[in-house]
Amino acid sequence: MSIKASIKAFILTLILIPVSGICSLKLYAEDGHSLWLRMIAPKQEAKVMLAADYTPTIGIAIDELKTYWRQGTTIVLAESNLPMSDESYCIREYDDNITIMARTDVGFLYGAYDLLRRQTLGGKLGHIPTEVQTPKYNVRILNHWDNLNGTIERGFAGRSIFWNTELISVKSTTILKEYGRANASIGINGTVLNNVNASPQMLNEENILKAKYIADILRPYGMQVYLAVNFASPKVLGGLPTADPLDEDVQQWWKNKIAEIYNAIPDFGGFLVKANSEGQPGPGDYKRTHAEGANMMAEALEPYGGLVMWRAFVYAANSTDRANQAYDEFMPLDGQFRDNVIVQIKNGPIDFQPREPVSPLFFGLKKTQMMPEFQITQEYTGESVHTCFLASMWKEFFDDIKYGGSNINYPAIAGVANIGNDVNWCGSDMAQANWYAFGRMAWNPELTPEQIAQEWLSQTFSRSSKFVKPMTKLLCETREAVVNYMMPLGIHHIFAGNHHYGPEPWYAPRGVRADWTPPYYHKADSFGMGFDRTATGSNNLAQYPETIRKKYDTAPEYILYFHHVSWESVWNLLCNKYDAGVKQAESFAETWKCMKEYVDAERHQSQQRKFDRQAMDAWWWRDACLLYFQTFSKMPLPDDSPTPRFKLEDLQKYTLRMDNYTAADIDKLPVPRK
Ligand code: GCV
Repeated sequence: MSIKASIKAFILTLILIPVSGICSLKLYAEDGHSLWLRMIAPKQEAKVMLAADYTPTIGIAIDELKTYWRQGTTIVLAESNLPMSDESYCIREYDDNITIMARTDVGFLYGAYDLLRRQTLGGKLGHIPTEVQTPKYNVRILNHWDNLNGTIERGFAGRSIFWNTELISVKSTTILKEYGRANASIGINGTVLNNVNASPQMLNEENILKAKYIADILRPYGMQVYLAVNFASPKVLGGLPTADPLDEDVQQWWKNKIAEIYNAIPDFGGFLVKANSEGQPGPGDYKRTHAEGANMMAEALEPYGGLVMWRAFVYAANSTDRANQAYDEFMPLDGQFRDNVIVQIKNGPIDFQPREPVSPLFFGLKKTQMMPEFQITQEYTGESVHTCFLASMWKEFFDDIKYGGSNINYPAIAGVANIGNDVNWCGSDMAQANWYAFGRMAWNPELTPEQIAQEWLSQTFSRSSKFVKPMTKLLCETREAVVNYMMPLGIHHIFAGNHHYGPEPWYAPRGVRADWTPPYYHKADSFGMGFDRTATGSNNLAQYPETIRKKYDTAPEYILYFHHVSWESVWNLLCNKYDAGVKQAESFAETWKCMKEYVDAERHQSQQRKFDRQAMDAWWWRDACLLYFQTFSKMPLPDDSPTPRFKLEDLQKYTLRMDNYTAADIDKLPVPRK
């Protein structure tokens, strides 16, 4: 089918859904709102006994167990005298009951969700591990890039669930409770309510009260609230002449503001700060270091036990290599940060690309607390259209950290959320898998992507092995497929200008910062392509310790990230990768087609449209990139490489966006070859 015909068919399907959906409905129509918590209540309430002091959190645990425990056994919640951390729990099975032991109420809540998960997964309850279960990271936190006007930066699932006009309403309260419950069920215990590109208005009286309202709802679910703050707040909001961190009035302003916040939210978690990055203000504006800026806030938060999460995502215009910058800026500060500062570092040195090496800071900083920042929202991996199961990417991160001789014992871990007010929360049913995976890996980073995929698929759709087996394989292949059809062999950041969905390796208008254009990264020329980050180039490789440096230097998946390679040696390989990616994306659409009998019609159809679109986009990516790079290589496609569907000049006239396959756009789309 041609691309136009497919799009017309797609729109027709949209119109026909209600009718065909009802006719073929064997399973209940679902809208995805229940996430992985589609538990079925038994006719009779389960028996739950409490041998600990009651709290609202324990109340939630009891309600969940009473409502959904179907095994007939009594559940006992008993205060533990075993050595364990505050959030730990341990489940023991006795003849006539199952006992969850914990030291605090949130431990019981996590134990209850563990038990209910096992029930849904259908594992034999006799196999419940008897060891104490303890989360690997103390702070397991979502970062919401939600603006106070309700929009979400890099959000693909509607508007903010926090910052909306009807915040204090029954509807909002329900959503917030559902949000707290979903997070508690996977062990997430913190949330930053607003964008790191923070408005100073976040800290005005009204917004602090809104944050209090949200914190009060989330508290029983074991979640602490944090805020992203604008470094210039004392100036913009407080009317001071400066925001210099060494100025006493500025320090006092922060102390007063922090006292006001803790007065409203006694268990407030702390601040997240993006400073001197992408135009945000910071201590550098006053010739002060990141450490001086972070420590000033940390000192004011310290009496309350609050944290400062200070981001290391910094890069300046006109750099020769953006990948070098965070390391160059933060390494001289190692050892200078206060104890309650954690430097929050994106997994890779560039920016959440489909594949990047690990940021060298994770190996370099020795006397500074660090935390990884993952991106759950798929800014660079197909937004809420393409399925890209990110557990595979995060596993690669943990593996490389260990391979490079470092350990993964961080005090905290953050994920940039993909949540909005869309009925299915994430804009796509499949994208929910990444929220789930983040929580599960933040609790236990040793879980494999396969385990997580199996768990998530069984709970979200069907436990049938005829569904779970092929779909686990599919999910675990998606990340590599996305890398293949978008940016194989270490290519990075060749997205269209102004957004990060479609390909525009040619995008380089005059006046745009070089490091915001793809040619800065791919460096295609008549000799070859790739960024030379060896000693003959930017020497970024030298920022890595020897073991991982050796791996990155020679790994095929990073060849064009670290080397400028001749066309003779890379061209056929490049074509093979793009071709493989297209085939993989097409196979996802085919596999999903066969899953009809295991998924309700509503979710099956909406996901089918997304997989079909992903396959079409994969062709678009592959043709755009290969035809463009061919203008440099002047080499033919290999014999077994399919004929491109599009012409380069047509693709160059059109920007591929997530939302532009609408009826109004169809006639403007490039015409594919037959
Ligand atoms: C919140 C990238 C994104 C920005 C984001 C920034 C960051 O540049 O495109 O939208 O800003 O990262 O992480 O601060």
